[in-house]
Amino acid sequence: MVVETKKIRNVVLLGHSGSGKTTLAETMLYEAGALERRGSIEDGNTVSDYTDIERERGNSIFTTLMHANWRGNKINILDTPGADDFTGEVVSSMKVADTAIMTVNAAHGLEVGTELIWEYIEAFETPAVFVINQLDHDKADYEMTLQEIRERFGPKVIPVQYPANVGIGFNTIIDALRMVMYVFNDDGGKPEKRDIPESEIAKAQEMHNALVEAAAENDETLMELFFDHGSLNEEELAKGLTIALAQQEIFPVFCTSAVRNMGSGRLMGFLNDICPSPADRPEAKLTNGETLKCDSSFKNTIIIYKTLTEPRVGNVSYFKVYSGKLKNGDELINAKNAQVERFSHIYVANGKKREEVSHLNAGDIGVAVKLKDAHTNNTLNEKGVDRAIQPIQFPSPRIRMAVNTDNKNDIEKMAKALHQIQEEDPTAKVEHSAELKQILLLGQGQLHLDLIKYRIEKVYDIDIQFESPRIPYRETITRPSNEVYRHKKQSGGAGQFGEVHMRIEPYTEGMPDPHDLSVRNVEVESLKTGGKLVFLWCIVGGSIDSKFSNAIKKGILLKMEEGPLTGSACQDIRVCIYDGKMHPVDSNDMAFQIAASMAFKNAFVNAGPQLLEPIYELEVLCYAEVMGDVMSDLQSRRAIIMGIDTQGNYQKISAHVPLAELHQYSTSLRSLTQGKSKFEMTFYEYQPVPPDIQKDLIARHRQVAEEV
Ligand SMILES: Nc1nc2c(ncn2[C@@H]2O[C@H](COP(=O)(O)OP(=O)(O)O)[C@@H](O)[C@H]2O)c(=O)[nH]1
Ligand SMILES: [Mg+2]
Repeated sequence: MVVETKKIRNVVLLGHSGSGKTTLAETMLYEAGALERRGSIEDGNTVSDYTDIERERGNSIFTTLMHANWRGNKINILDTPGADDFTGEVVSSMKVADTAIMTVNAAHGLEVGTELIWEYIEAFETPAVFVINQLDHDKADYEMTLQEIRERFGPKVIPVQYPANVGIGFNTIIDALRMVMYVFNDDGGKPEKRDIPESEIAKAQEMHNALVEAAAENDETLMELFFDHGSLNEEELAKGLTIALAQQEIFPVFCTSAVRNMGSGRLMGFLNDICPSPADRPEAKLTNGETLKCDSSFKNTIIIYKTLTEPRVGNVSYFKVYSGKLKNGDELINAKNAQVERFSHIYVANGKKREEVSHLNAGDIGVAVKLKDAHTNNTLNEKGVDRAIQPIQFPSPRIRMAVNTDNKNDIEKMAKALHQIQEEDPTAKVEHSAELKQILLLGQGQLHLDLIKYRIEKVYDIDIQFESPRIPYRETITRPSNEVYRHKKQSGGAGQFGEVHMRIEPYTEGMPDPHDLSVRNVEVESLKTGGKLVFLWCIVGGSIDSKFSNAIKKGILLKMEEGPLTGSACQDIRVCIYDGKMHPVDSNDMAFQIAASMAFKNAFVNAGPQLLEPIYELEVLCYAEVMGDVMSDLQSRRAIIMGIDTQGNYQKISAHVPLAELHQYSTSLRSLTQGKSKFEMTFYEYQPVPPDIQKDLIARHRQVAEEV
């Protein structure tokens, strides 16, 4: 269906995994007549969880786009996955949604998944309503759940309804906005409207007054009306609530049983009557600082918020029309790469089912297939328009694993598959590390990586394994050392001869030239693994011809790539070549390269060699109640705590931690804190490895080297 902008509602379902988002979406579609029969999670036949993997797991992994017609309005429903590993799906949906529904499971109370999403509600300034779901559950506790929501999110959380009975027999909702009681029969659906019984009137009236006050508070005219009449009529109330909702001055609470289809119709009525259309939201921000009005009469601008590849179809692009009217056959230009894309077919979607439409108005969400070179976050414009919508900020990776396959022939195929996944999923990254000789997969958490593995195995038919990523250690020295090395080979054919006298020293920026040598030439090599080699040519009297200096430097650089301790890259060393010997016939580049390499190696082990390890700056955000556990865990990881702060609902711990101690940190932190935490890590600097650990690492390297 196609409707004008004012009649569009873009709604995103958010909340802890298992609270009932997918079931609620199914029920909403059914109530709106978009479905003939409701599917269930248990039967694996919901509209939203339609992929094999979601059915198999009984859990949402991807955001699904659906839509329903409600009294001539079009409600686009985005059903997101709840698990923290799929925050990327949540962020992209929030970008295009105009109202958020936060589902809370009445049997569990407020859960951390719902809490964590709150910061996105704040960041996107999305109007939000709460739905207390599963009121039919035998463990449902409405009062406790409401209290927990209000404790966490404050007094702007105001109930619109409350259940008259909860648990197995749940069938009655008292609506304080309309001042009516809804009684459902066993199948749910359309309830019978009754007067609120005498015993509940006082409670309902009190709630009603709270809603009226909240509605009047943010608008002067309404405020005056309220003072004059002591109340607001239905129309004024609706207007006030719309304003309050838009300014996040009210977060209304609804009651449902998604499974029994109770309460979803009223919720949709509210979305319809009170919640904003895309045109009622603040104008979209563009990258150049300007804003863009959501208006169908403007020129076309759309943003792609999600892409995926479907078997047999190829590229599928989900987009929102930010302004203009996108018509079948339109050509738009990608602001990122200037690619012209033709929209030969435009679809609206209900899960995997797509239906072709002639056009979509500003504010609507749709699907296009087979675009040539369009990716998530790309803005596409009508010819002559040069706009770029502010991109979606995806979370950066929190976990990394090396990936490998037993079958050597599959390596290239695997790399291709990983590349494809990176294209579709902006929260996954693939790095080919020449240094570590590993392919690294970075993602949001173990579950995220496991699902990528599953997809590679199922879709691309390649068996892959995860391995621990190697740690990029570095090697350096702590004191000077001298070495004389002669390389000599004089058996058969042409001989080889080269002798090098070398001094090596720890290099620091700005250190003075050696006072006892006369420096003829200085070369500074910046190493691609970080740090420097400073190469001083101090030969007097021609004991080595300067034509061999390059070969000597090369011998040193080669050794520095795979250092003498553990085969890690060396850094920050000054080498002085101060004497040597040549042979008139047998000296050549190769001989001097080998001599230099050996001299360097021997000098290195006598120069107080030191392993360095990467230290990361770690920022953990956690709830106060789990802070003690997080701290003691960090201490066991050789962390140095740099500070503790309060940030919103969180305690923020900043620490410096060796990367070697952060393996699987995401998984263990999650289980340690029951998910009430999150973290970010960025590279800080290299620091010396403690002596006992250095000893172990060297011993382990020897052992591996001998085995090979
Ligand atoms: N008793 C009861 N169970 C529900 C209700 N809504 C959902 N469920 C069940 O809760 C589980 C999780 O539901 P689902 O819709 O997948 O939650 P989501 O992870 O938030 O999408 C499933 O087993 C549903 O059948 C409800 O209102 N009452
Ligand atoms: Mg779900």
